[in-house]
Amino acid sequence: MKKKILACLLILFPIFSLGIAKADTVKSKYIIASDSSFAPFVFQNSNNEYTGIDMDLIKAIAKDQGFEIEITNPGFDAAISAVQAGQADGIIAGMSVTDARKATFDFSDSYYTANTILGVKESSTIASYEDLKDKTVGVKNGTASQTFLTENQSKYGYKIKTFSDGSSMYDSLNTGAIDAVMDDEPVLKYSISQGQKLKTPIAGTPIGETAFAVKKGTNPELIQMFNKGLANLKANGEFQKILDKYLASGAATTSTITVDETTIWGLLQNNYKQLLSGLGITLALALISFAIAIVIGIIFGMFSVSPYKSLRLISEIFVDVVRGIPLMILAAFIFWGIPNFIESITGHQSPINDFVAGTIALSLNAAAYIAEIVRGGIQAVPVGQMEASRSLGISYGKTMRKIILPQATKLMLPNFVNQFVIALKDTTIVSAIGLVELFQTGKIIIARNYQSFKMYAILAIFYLVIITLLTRLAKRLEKRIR
Ligand code: ASN
Repeated sequence: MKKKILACLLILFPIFSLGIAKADTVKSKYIIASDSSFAPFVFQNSNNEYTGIDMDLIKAIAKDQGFEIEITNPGFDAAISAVQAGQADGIIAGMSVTDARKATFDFSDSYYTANTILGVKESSTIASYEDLKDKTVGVKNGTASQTFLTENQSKYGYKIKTFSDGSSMYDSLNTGAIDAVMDDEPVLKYSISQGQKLKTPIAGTPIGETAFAVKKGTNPELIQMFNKGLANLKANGEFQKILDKYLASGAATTSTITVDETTIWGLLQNNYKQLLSGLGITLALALISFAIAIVIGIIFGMFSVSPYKSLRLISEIFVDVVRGIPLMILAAFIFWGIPNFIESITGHQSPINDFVAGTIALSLNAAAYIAEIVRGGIQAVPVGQMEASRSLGISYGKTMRKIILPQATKLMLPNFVNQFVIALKDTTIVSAIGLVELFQTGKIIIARNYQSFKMYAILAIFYLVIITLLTRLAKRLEKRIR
């Protein structure tokens, strides 16, 4: 009898403890970064919401454990960087637990196991790794599949092309720009089940367990809560329900299309809200950063024609440094690099908002060019005028204000308009840090419906219309000032 009671207690205890298993939250809200298109783990449905196993799982765990989350979907590579730079607290993105990653991440218990596998077009003759000689294989940057490809490259002699997101990679395969892709098996198999004309000629290779991760040594309570929540969901059957929702036959699809998205009209009808919000971000980025750039640019431009050598030198260094660094690197440096650096000194995470980082990068970049426009404009006014005015005893400042600048401004105006158009186009570059402006919005939509031709055409027209309207407006303004 005693033995029976003991056995009962032993069986009941874990179940009981699972039911009440909760860890303590520390932050009021946790930011979770994820991939942008990695169905069935994470993808956008036709209502423009991110769904998938990972999305449902993290939400269910947060609910079970009583913590708040905010999810961002910048893509796998950007999500990894976001966690490392402290922009996000954790990452859930079908992420494989590899030994290399254990050096920089702490992982939760595993919730899936995946292989990496080669995918080719249905019509392809590639049947083994040997057949890949001199062929190009696409892979997402920063993934375990990429590590596999790099390690085996010399053995099989293929070229590797890296992509920042799954949709552009699969698009490239469909258009024949690359010959094969390497991706997680469930993802490739899922896309085939969704009607993609692809096949997997070679058996997959294990790349490890799939788990949730935080930056090594940070947010330990988040891992604890994830593990407890996962155990609870496994015990109460909810985890299996989530898996079935996406993996069982007839499961939720990427294309539960309510509106036909194969036509331009359908695309606009279904996505206009998203596109307009992307356009809003693009305009805000361009206008705010250009306003700041004009102030900084004029200051450095004036420095560059100053009679003081030190000011000229400061201006020269500013222009040379900023102009010498590609905008994308500048944005990445501000968004990921600087917070990472600050953390390594202070030990505190100090993330910067992506919009702020994008604005700073665009402002600095445009300011360098505006400084040159200002210098060029002022220097185009004949020196004789300054000399004549000074010899009449008029001060440098007054001569500048009354004689030189009015003429120089007229010369500069067309260049300012030009620079503004460039600044607006440059906003697309800062989408690299995961900022969802107009271009990134379009890419996210394509990730869902693969309508790259029509969607990029829509984007091109959006930019064309906006830029034409704004340049018209600027030209009018220019005339008035003249
Ligand atoms: N399984 C991939 C990796 O861990 C993740 C992904 O592509 N989202 O590298």
